[in-house]
Amino acid sequence: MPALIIEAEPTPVTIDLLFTALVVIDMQKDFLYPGGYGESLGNDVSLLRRAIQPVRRVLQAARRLGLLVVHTREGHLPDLSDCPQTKLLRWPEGRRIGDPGPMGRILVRGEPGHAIIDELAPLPGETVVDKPGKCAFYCTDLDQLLKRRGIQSLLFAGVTTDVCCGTTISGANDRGYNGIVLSDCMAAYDPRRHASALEIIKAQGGIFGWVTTSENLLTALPKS
Ligand code: C5J
Repeated sequence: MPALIIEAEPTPVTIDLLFTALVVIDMQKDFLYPGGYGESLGNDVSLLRRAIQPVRRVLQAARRLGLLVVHTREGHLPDLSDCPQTKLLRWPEGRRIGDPGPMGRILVRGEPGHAIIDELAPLPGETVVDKPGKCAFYCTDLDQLLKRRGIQSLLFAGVTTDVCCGTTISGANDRGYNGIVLSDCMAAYDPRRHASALEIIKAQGGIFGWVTTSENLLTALPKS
């Protein structure tokens, strides 16, 4: 497959599809459905839904072209031994990680709320990285997994733009990957924070990476 040029900010970006992966960050019921972690923090979870259809389209294209697809999930062990006290004690009892909710224990691995949303469920055999933190490189084997396959460029989608996406894009930059953010495939609980996070990524000549849209990506991809 030849190299592709994608329209992006602050400059067009060239990728080689053989060495490119799609990383879909934390599209979990706990963040997108009512009754989960996102709502327990006082957020309007409906604000994240705008990303679902664009991510679906990009996932379909990535699967058709045989790209490596990585889904991440934020969550903790049932005994919460991997959850720092600072994260655990931040909210009042009853709304904390590990507390019971309508989708099981909040942000705990294996509970219904921890799963990827039905609309974007991973296909059998797709890589799912479970992470205890915000950055997908923290306490996971994501870097080794990507380096083993020679991956150089990462297409980023998911939630939330200013939290887990932002930290993961920064982590990818430190580890030598070209990070390309699909802005309409990402969302935050506040549209201003979404816009600010994107601004930071592409500022200073693309200090953390590039920002583009699913449409620009799909236009650049081979059609068959
Ligand atoms: C948060 C995330 N918001 N996936 N996680 O804590 O952005």
